[in-house]
Amino acid sequence: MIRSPKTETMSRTDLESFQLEQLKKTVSYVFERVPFYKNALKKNGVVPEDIKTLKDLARLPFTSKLDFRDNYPLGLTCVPRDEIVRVHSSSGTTGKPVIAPYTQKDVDVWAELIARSLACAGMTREDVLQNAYGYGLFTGGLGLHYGAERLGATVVPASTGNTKRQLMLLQDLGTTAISCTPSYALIMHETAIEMGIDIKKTALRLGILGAEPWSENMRIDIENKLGITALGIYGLTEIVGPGVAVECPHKTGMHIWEDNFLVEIIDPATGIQLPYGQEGELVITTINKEAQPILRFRTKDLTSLNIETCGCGRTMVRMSRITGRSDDMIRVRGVSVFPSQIESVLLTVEGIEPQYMIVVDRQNAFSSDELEVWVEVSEGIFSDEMTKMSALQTTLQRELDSVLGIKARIKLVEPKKLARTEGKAKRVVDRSELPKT
Ligand code: DLL
Repeated sequence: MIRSPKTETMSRTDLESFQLEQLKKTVSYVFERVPFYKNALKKNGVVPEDIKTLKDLARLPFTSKLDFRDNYPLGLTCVPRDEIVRVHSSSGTTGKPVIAPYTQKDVDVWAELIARSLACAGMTREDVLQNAYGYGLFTGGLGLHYGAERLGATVVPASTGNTKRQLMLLQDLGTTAISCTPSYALIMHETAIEMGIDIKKTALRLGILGAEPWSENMRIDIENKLGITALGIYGLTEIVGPGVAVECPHKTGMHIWEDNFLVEIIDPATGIQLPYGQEGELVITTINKEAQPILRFRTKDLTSLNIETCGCGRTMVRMSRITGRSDDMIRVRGVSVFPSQIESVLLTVEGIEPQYMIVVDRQNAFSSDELEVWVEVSEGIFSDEMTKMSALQTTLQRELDSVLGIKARIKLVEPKKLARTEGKAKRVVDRSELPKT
């Protein structure tokens, strides 16, 4: 269902004139209120009055994660402390976390965007959403929660973890939709089998999955195992959290809510804008935020944009599945690969579970002569004779070589041997972090 038909199916001309007005307002607003932006704009030789068309977006300075760190915790904020009603934060595994403050209007707009996203994915007030994104500082839990309530659906605020209880609630409450990371959807499936539950026989029909990269083959695997339609939802802490973009059941990319976010694709090396259809780094400018609007945020996420109207009738641009983050790229003898490409190949081979780990030597700046991939084999195969195991190893090596052009050392491990994470999966590990065996 289209929740806001006037907005979601707006003509491009109307949308672009709306965006221009919002962009002008945003640039003046941050110029007046945030010294960081005033300096950055001045450095680029731009004053707010220079914004005359949407093309002028390219004249604005980029903002990066580093700028958030340098201005930690609230140096990029535009409003006094008493107007902030909530803060969220990124996990900050690599230094100070990003702080995301919201005014009352920001949390209202966010809830509406999530409600719109859930409706776009096919949810209605008849649905029971089990929200298994983490509640707390992470934007996934509360973000999905308030959006689903706004839609009028029933929310089960399960958060991550305690998978057995989740499965009990899922059955007893007649959960129809689940929101979680794709990897957690698989953990639920695995645990259900252990408990003798067939998820396919429950009322579950829809997964709203995101917060980590996943391949198309992973989607197929999840859909088959859980008997659901699995759709992607995208967002990031710096911008708002989830609700920047979402897939509709046509599965032709994630619709970006362009009345709130201006998007560009740039060449990550040069910063130059690329045309629709070409893959590069996604850059987002918020045009409807009060507490912390952001100009040209470099997401590091690699994707491409598709401007064609979708079969669902929505006119806003769509982003393709994220192939990886520019900082996740691994180079093997000069060939660049992303974990999701490796995942995609692994999942085409029979006898393999969608659980893997890529081992790199970080000292060597992610560049190595040989790649090592640890992958779980299915129950049954592991107990078989060695010949089958080595045949499987050879097949995996051959597939990775023929599809991606990389030579990989494959280590087959017992089912359920690799560590599971209930939030975002960790696919790439440094050799020094490996468990001692
Ligand atoms: O992961 C927000 C979120 C919560 C999105 C719940 C979707 C669902 P961060 O922790 O700041 O925020 O991480 C943002 O996660 O730059 C992407 O690299 C990745 N990511 C998010 N959604 C997707 C997706 C949340 N659908 C980072 N596909 C982003 C692939 C995704 N990667």
